Order: sequence, then structure tokens, then C-alpha cells
Amino acid sequence: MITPAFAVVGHPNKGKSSLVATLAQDDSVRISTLPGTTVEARTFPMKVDGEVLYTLIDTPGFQRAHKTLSWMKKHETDIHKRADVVRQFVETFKDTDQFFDECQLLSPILAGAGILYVVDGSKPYGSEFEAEMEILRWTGQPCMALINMIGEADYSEQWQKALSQFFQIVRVFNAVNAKFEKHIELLRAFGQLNEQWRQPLEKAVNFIHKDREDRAEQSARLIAETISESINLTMTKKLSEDDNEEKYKPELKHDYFQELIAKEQRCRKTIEKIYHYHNIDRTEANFKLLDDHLFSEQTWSIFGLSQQELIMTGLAGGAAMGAVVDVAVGGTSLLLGAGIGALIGGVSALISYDKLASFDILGMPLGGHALQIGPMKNRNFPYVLLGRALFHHQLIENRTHAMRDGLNIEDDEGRTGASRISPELRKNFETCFSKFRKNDADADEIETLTKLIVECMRG
Ligand SMILES: Nc1nc2c(ncn2[C@@H]2O[C@H](COP(=O)(O)OP(=O)(O)OP(=O)(O)O)[C@@H](O)[C@H]2O)c(=O)[nH]1
Ligand SMILES: [Mg+2]
Repeated sequence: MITPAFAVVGHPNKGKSSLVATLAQDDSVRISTLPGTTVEARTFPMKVDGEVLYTLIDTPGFQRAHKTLSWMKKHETDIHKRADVVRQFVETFKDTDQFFDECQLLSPILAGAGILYVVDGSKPYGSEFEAEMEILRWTGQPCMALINMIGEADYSEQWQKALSQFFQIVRVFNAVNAKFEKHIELLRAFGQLNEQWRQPLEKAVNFIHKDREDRAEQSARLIAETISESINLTMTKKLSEDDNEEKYKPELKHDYFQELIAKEQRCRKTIEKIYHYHNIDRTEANFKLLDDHLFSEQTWSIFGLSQQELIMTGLAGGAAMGAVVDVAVGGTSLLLGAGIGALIGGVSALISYDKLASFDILGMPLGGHALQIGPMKNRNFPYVLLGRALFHHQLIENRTHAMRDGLNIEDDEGRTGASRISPELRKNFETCFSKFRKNDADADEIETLTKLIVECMRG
């Protein structure tokens, strides 16, 4: 099967490289606000599992389209020989310092690449583009025009009318903010350009769909492992006989919290790698672990569950919790309406909802003692990690490789983290988390949690 190749061409600074980055899922493509960023043609393969599905060729913009076309017109003999004239043009100038950009962008087309002509639909159409389109038409290669909306204004209608006179297919496609479905739609349209490309592009679409599911699952497994490890994290400091453990508590607690934060960071970085992002700047607030203030801390309340949700999840989670609540309310279990609000304080006092990790003193076999912190007792903690991880994953999954702005994960703007998980599903999460807390999280349990996380990602 042949590998379709597409040369992305157009005027300088119209989003050609952005389109290449998005379609090749490659954040190493150079993009900038300055015209003339791309100075030579470069090929970017779109690979899944090492297999090249299609290639995109980023090119510099046309610099002297009118002069190029004049040269070609002068050398034209017959309409059916126009592609030969384009070839002759490139042969004549490719090793000179004239028409460098034109030679760079025409060479891959002459070598068989399809044409993706990119224009900015937020700027009006102008006759200066006609020479570019005419040159491309002379090559006789399959061609599509993409109207990229860089700014707010919308001139797409006039562009549509002009472009459709030169190109087989015209589409509006936002190179930077395109959603996954649009990306897939575009690949299918490429397949209509040339019968030979239809099958390889259909295969590419299937691979990309499957790859998206695989990436989500890999990320979910990583999140599951991170939550399990974080819940069970303990840290120990050996002390000698006469050391006062009080002195070492603040330092140990600091190290423990730092390690929890580091685990989350490693998880985020790895997920970004899974999605082929290598240099994302993140604006983020680390979750804050301050004694006694958990529920008033913003990051906790944003990404975790509310106290009421925690209690309801606990109630749904099993008979044991029911019994605890029965004790708290004197055996009545009338948890309806306003009653629940009044109960929250009492119930949470009985259950370690807002306790963090506590310290233990361990005796050592060879004398002395050790100070240990952890595991994490706080019931909301796994939900906070989960809510934060789901939000981060959502941003990464919906990002394109043309986006160069940082990732803002300070708060999830009203989507409210773990709270948006249905109560039904939360019950299953609680079962997993309580198994982790009892330290019987085996590979099966990680798989169960992975599946639940995938369900949330897709819900
Ligand atoms: N908002 C928005 N900005 C875009 C879009 N496409 C491109 N840009 C911006 O436009 C600028 C130029 O984008 P590039 O992809 O570098 O354009 P180019 O055509 O490759 O430019 P040259 O290589 O200089 O010819 C960058 O600042 C992009 O972020 C888009 O779809 N939406
Ligand atoms: Mg460029």
C-alpha cells in the first residue's frame, strides 16, 4: 500500500506549520507569529506503532508567485505540458539563489505529493493569491484548499467562492483548535482526492481511533497506579535512642508531601509523553496538604468531593459505613433532606474524612526507633488525585500539537473534578480505594480502577 504524502503550501504566516503539527501530531514543528518561520521543506511522518500512515511536508510560503507564474507562462508550449514547465522551472532555479522558496514548495509536489493549500479565512480574499493558485493548478496534482480561521473576522464565504474555482475540495479547518472528529473528517476528505489514497487513509483513520483509545487506557492505568501508590505511601526516618521524634516530624512530613506531589508530577509528565507532548508549560497549583484545613483549601474542594458527597459515597459503599452512620444518628438512618447537612459534622468526626497521614513510632530490631509517616488516611485524597488527573488528561487529549500556549490546570472551571462522576460510579471507586487502604491492591484491583477511570474519561 502506498503512503500518501501531502505538501502544505500557501502564503507566509497562514498556519501551514500549525496544520502540519496538528495532523502529524508533532510538537517539534516550528510555529511562530513571524512570517518566514519555515525556511525549507521538511517531512513529518504521522506514525502509529512505528508505522507511517501518511506524511506531511511543511514548506516555506510563496515569496514571488507573480514572477514565478510569468516565467512559467513564457515557457508554456501546450496546456497538457504545464506540469513539465513547472518541473523545468524547479530544475532551472533549484541550485540558484533565486526562487528558493518556490523551488522548496514545488519539489515535493512534483515528486507526487498532494497539495493542501492553506489560507487565512479571517482576512479578505485578494487577487494576489491567484498567481499562487494558478501555479499549483499547473502541477496537475490532487489538491484541496483549507480555510484556516486565525482571527475573529469571517471572510470564509468569499474565500470559498474563489478557492472552489481552483481546488477539488475546499474545507474550513482550524489548524490550532481542531477537535479530534474534525481531524478524522479531514483525513477522509484527503482520501477523496485520489483513489489510491482512499484505502491507506481509511486505514490511518482506524489506526488513529484505536491509538486514541490505547492512549486513554495507558493514561488511566498510570493514574490508577499513582493513586494506589500515593494512598499507601509511607516514609520512615531512623532515629537513635535519645533522639526526640518531635524534632524530626516537620521535616518528615515535608518530604512525604513532596513525594506525593512528585508522584503526581511524574504521572502528568508521562501522560503528556504518551500523547507526544514534550515541552508543555504548566500553570498549576500543587495540591495543598495542610493539617486541619483540607476542606477549606481551594484545590481540595475544586477537584475532590464535597463532604456531603463523601458521606453519601461512603454510605453507598457498604454496610460498614452504614453502621458508623447509624451510630452517629442514633440508629435512625434518616438521611433525607436538610437532615444530611446537620449530620455531616457528626459523621465526619467519627470517620477519618479530614485526617491526613499520621505519625507512628516504630521499634527497630537493633535498638533505637524510627519515625514513620503515612499511609494517607484522608478519605477525600484519592478523589482529589482522581479529579485532578481526569482534568489534566482531558486537557491533553483535546489539545493539538499546534498549540503552543501553556496548560492551565489551576482549576477546572466549574466542571468540579471528582464531583462530576456519577454517584453510581463513585460507589465503585470507593470500593477500590478502600481495598487500597487495606493494602490489598493487587494487579486485578489496578485493572478494575483503570477501567473505572476509562469510563469517566469517556463519560
Ligand atoms: N488562533 C489561531 N491561530 C493560528 C491558527 N493557525 C495559525 N495560527 C497562528 O498564526 C501564526 C502563524 O502560524 P504558522 O503555523 O507558523 O504559519 P506558517 O504558515 O507556517 O508561517 P511561515 O512558516 O512563516 O510561512 C502562529 O502564531 C500561529 O499560532 C489558527 O487556526 N487559530
Ligand atoms: Mg511555517
